[in-house]
Amino acid sequence: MAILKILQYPDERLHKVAVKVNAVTDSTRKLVKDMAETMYAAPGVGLAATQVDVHQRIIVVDTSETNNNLLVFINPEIISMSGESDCEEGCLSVPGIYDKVRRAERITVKAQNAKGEAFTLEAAGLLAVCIQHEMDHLLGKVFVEYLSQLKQTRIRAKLKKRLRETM
Ligand code: K1U
Ligand code: ZN
Repeated sequence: MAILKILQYPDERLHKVAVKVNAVTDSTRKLVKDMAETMYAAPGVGLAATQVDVHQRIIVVDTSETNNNLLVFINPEIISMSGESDCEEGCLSVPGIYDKVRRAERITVKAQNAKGEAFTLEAAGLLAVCIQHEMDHLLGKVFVEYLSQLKQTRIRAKLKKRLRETM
């Protein structure tokens, strides 16, 4: 297994749109394992393939307290959503920035697992928020894009400054 490099906002590659996975192969499973290891090491509760510069529709999520409930979604699609929730979000690609985003409170998502089998999952609360956040990554959208232009400008400047200081 390997820990992958996570792209940092405002990297342009975070805006690429991921493509459908046509066949779940051993190399898909290797990527999923590496993504899970990267997410747990960060630490985070989710990770999209986009964030590790792989532009395929794959996300991993684990919102359990004990880090023992890894969920793998290949080609995820939200088939129903209801309610609204304003939840504080963070992002491993936007370190140190947290803000509230309005999302659906409950969703039903269909996807394939790491064996390529289709499944459907109903999610609420943090799990639902996290799946929506990761699915946005697959569309090239980062959560800060829900914030005001003023906040986005400040966040971009702050992260660029931090990047310069670490070079
Ligand atoms: O997409 C990502 O970068 C992962 C992101 C997922 C997420 C968190 C909160 C709301 C929506 C989506 C993170 O995991 S940020 C880190 C984080 O929230 C966390 C880290 C350690 C323990 C618990 C949470
Ligand atoms: Zn994120």
